[in-house]
Amino acid sequence: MKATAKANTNIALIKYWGKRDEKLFLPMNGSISITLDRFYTITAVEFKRDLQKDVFLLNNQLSSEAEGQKVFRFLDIIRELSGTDLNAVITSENRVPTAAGFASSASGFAALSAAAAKALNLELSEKELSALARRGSGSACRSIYGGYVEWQKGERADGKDSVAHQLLPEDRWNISILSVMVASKQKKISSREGMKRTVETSPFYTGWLQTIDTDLQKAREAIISKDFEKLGRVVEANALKMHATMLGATPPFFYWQSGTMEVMEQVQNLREDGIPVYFTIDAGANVKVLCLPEDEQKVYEALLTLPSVKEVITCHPGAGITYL
Ligand code: 2P0
Repeated sequence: MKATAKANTNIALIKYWGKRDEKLFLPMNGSISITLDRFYTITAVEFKRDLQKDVFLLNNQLSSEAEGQKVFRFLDIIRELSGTDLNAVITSENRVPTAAGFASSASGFAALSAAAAKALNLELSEKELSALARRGSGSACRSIYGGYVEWQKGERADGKDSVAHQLLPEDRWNISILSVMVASKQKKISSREGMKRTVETSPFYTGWLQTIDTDLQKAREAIISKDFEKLGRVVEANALKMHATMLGATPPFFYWQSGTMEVMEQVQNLREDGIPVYFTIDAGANVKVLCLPEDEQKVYEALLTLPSVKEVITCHPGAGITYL
């Protein structure tokens, strides 16, 4: 009873920010992402008789108690679905550099869901798999699919309609996503805690919710018509709006460092020089810069000239779940 799956991580174009149900990981708003080709998790799950408890090995090391508990609690959901009480050995190889500021939880829980469900012969549809992955980490539901993906927030209390679907396959529109690393310090507030505080205390959160459907619609249209500038404009504005909600929280907080601002300014400079290039920022200091493949080299070089930029990794749209 063993299976192995690979999932790529994803970067949100229109952000998931806030939960309406903490336990089921149901979001307040829909989101749109690109699954990337460079950062991934490969996970093998083997359910065994005579195993006293679950074991989780991450990058060849026995996991910490906290990491293990998240994974074992998630496996409980899958065990309940399949009616088994067997324990499992989970072996994960994580190729998501934490310094890159990508949530390894997206690829991590997507790969774990797929491998565990297959090991137990659950035969879930992609939608069911997406709903399952969501219960490990919200953004994981988007990593089931490749390319351009939308996570519908859903309306149901049980979350069955809060799943992702593909808007456009990865091989239908190639754009460049440059991951720009500027962070010199670990972030103090996790995205889970940050979104919760924002929902509960920020007066700007209402403004976020009021405009999200328009942002989603613009992004959807831009992706379907492959209109890069239209996509870039809404992506950049949506990221800034998400960060603005945090400034209104009590107590207020922000993820930016001085290098974050330097990159934002450089992107604006490049745009003034006539290159269509846009940025987005998640719950961290690093910046992701979007441009067309023909401008990739120029943009890469311009970013590397900045004193606070430590590394730039260029990604492109990648595949959804694969089984190994
Ligand atoms: C996103 N982020 O859409 C947003 C944008 C961060 C900023 O999804 O609590 O690790 O596990 O559901 O998915 C990061 O949060 O949070 C995230 P949980 P998750 O990508």
